[in-house]
Amino acid sequence: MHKKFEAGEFETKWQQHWAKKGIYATKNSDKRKVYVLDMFPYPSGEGLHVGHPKGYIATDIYSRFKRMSGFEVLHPMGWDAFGLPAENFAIKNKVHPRVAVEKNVKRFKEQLSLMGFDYDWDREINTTDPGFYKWTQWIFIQLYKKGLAYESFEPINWCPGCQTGLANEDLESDGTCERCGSKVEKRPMRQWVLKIRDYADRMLEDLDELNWPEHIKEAQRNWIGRSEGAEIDFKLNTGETVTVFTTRPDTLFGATYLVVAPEGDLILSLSDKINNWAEVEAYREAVIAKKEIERLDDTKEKTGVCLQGITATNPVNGESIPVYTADYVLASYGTGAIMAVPAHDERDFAFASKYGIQKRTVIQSPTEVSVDSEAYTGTGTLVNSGEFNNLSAEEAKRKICDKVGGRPTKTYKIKDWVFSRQRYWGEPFPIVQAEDGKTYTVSPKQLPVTLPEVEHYEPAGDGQSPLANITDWVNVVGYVDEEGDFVVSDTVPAGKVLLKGKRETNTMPQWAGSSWYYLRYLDPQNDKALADPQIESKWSPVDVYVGGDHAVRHLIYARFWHKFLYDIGVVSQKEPFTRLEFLGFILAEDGRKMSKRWGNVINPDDIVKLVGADTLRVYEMFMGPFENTIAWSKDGLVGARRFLERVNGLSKHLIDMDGNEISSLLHKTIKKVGEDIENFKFNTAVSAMMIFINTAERTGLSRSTYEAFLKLLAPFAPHLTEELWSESGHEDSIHLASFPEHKPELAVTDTVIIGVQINGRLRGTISASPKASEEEIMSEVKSTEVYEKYLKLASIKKIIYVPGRILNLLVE
Ligand code: ANZ
Repeated sequence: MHKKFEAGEFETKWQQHWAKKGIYATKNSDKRKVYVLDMFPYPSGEGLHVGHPKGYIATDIYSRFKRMSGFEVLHPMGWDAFGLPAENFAIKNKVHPRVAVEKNVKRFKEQLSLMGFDYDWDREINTTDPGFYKWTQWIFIQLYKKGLAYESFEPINWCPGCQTGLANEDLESDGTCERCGSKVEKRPMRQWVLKIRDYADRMLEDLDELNWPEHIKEAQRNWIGRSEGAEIDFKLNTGETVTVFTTRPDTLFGATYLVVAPEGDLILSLSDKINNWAEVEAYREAVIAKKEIERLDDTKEKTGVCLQGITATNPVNGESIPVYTADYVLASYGTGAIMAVPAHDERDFAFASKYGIQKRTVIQSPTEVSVDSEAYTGTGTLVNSGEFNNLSAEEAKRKICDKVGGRPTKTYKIKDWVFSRQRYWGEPFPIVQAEDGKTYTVSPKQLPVTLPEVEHYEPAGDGQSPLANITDWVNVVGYVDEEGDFVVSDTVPAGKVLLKGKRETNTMPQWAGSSWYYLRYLDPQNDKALADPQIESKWSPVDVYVGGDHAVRHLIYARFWHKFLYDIGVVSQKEPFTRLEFLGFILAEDGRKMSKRWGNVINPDDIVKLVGADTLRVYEMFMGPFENTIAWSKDGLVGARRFLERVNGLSKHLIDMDGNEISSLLHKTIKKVGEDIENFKFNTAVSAMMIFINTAERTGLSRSTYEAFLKLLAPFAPHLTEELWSESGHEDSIHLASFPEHKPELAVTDTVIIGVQINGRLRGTISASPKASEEEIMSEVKSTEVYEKYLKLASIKKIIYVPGRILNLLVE
C-alpha cells in the first residue's frame, strides 16, 4: 500500500541526530576492521551533479552493511584541492585559489550532507592544509634521500595553454593536454623527476594479487609496458658498435638492416663518417619537429634515409647490412636502435618494401606458409638460420642470444615521473639550492615549507613559477646540520658556516597529495608522524576502494609511493588498495555527458528537495549494474519513489504470525541482499527487496519480519528506515542494529529460467523468481550479455512479459 511521505520532514532531522550521537565515528574497538574508501573529489566550482554521488552511495551502503554486520568501519572523506583545476578556476573568477577552495569545499560538503552519508567527518582532510602537505613534503625528502628524486634537464612535455611542464600521464592519447586540449610541445627544462621506473617490476608483478577489475590491471600492465628481450651488439665498418634492443633474437638471421633513431646522440657521433650527412641532418630536423604520437602511428607511411658509407655486420652470420635512420625508431625506447627483420615485423616490412630491402623468412609458421604480402609476426620453427634450423623460436631466442654474446634485458614504456610544475597552487618543494652549488633538503624539523602569499598567481609565462618573483621567500640563509639538511636560520651554531641559498620555486603536481592521502585518514591529527605505526598496521590496507577514473595515473602513482613507504618501514602492507570497484558514469537523460556546456546537468540538491535523498540513493543503485554507464531517467526515479512509498505503508500489512511463503522469502531475501551488497550488485539487491514487498503486501507479515526487512533496506534508505524503526518503538538507531542472518534451510531459491526474446527471436535466458514483476525482470536483464549486445543502444518500444515464462522485447 502506497503511503506518501515528505522526505523533508525527517531526513534533516535524522542527519542531525546521527551527527549529534556520533554514531558513525570510527572507534578503537576490538572488532574486525574494514576500511572503505572513495576517490576523494576536487572541490570544483561547479559543485556536484547527480552522477558524482553514485560511488559515494555505494560505499555508504557497503560501509553501513559492514557496520551492521559487526565490523568496525572506517569511511572517511576529504578534498584533493591542489592543482590546475582549482587554480584555473581561481584565475578565471579572480579569487585566490585558497578562498575558492574554501568556498567550494563548503558547498561540496553541504551537498554531500544532504545525502545522509555516514562519513566520519572528524577525519576530514584537505591536501592544501599545511598540516597535511607537511607530510607530502616529508615523503619527498625521503624519496630524495633514497636517490629516487632527481633533477633532470631532458626535454619534457610543455603545455603552452597551462604554462607548465606535464608528466606523460597528463596527456591524451593524441598528445594534447588533458586539461586544456592544447598541443603539447617538447621543451628542455630543469625538472624534478621521480624514479617510478625503479618500481616497475614490482608494480607489475603485484598486480596479480589484487582484486581489481581486469581491464584496470591490463591498462596498468600496458602503461608499465615491460618487454623482455636482449641487447645485441653490431659492429660498424667504421669501428663503432651499435647496440640494439630486440624482443626477438630468434629472428637474427632475418635482420637485413639496422635503424638508428634520428633524434639520438648515436647518429651525431657518426656525422663525419656519413657521406650524405646534409641529407641526414635535414631529415633529423624534420623528425624532431614531429610529435611522438605521429611517429608511432602505424598507419602513416614510414620514412627514412640510408646512412651512406656506413654498414653493419650481422653478428650471427657475418653478413654486411645497410644502416638507416627512420622516424619509427625512437631514441627514448630501448637503446634507440633496432635490428630490422622485415619478414617478421610489420613496421620493418612496410619500410623494406618501400626502400627495396631484402626480406628473409626465418620463422616458419606452424599452420600457414609465409607469403610475401605481409610479415609473419608469430612464433614457429626456425628456417634459413644455419645451425639453429628446426629449433622452436622460444628455444632459439636463448641460444642465438648466447652465441652472439647478447645480454638479456628488459625495457619499459613507463617513463620516470616528471614531478614539478611551474605553477602556484601546489606543494612547495622542501629544497634549497645553496651558494656552495649543492642541493639540500630542508630540515624535516622545519616542515611544512608553507606556500607564500603572492599578488599574482597567474603563470609567469617564462617557464618560471610565480613563486620565483617573491624574493623574500626565495632567498634564505642558514646552515647544514648533522643530517645534511638545510636549516633556515639567521644564527648559526658554533662550528657551522652561514650559507645563502634559494628555495626551489617549482611546485608539486596535483597528484602528489592523492598519492598517499588515504594513510592520513588513519591518524589525521598526528604531528609527529604521517601516521602512527600501530594505527597504520591496524587499518591498512584499504579493503574496498571505489572510483570511476584514473585507471593509470592516480592508481599507478599511489601504488608507487605506497611501495616506497613500505620499503622505508612507514607502512606495513605492500599494496594500498586490496579491492577496487570501478563505477560506470551516469549520463544525462539525452545520453550525453552531464555538462554545463550542454545545459543538461541535474543537481542532486533539486532531486533531494523533490523526492528525498533515500529515493535518489535507491534509484541510482537500481539503475543497472554498478559498473555500467547509464543515462538518467525520470521514470526510474519515480519507480524508486513508489517503492519507498510502499515500504512506508508496509506496516499496514502487519499480522500476528508469518505464513510459510513470506517467512521463506524473507530468508532468501536476506541472503540475496547481503551477498549482493558484498559483490557490489546493488541493482539486484533492490530488485530482491521489491519482490519481497510484492509478496508481503499480499500475504501480510509479522512485526519481526517487518523489522528484519527494514534492516535490509537501511543501508540503501537510511532515513526512511530510521523513521519507521523509531515508529516501531526502537530508541537506538537502526544503523547500529545487526544485519539479519538467514536460515539456510529457508533460503533455498525457487528460480525458473525465463527466455529473453528480442523482436520475437530468442537471444538468451535469465533465471528469476516466477513471481518477479516486469520492473524486476527488466532490472535483471540489464546485468546480462543480452543487454550489452542487443539493448544497450536500442530503444525498447514494447515489453511483453509472461511471469515465469517469457520476456519479449520489441525494439528499434
Ligand atoms: C627485431 C624484431 C623482430 C623485433 C621481430 C620485433 C619483431 P615492444 O614489444 O613494444 O617492446 N624496437 C626496439 N627499440 C625500438 C625503438 N627505440 N623504437 C622503435 N622500435 C623499437 O617492441 C620491441 C621491439 O620493437 C623490438 O624487437 C624492436 O624490434 C622494436 F620479428 O627487434 B624487434
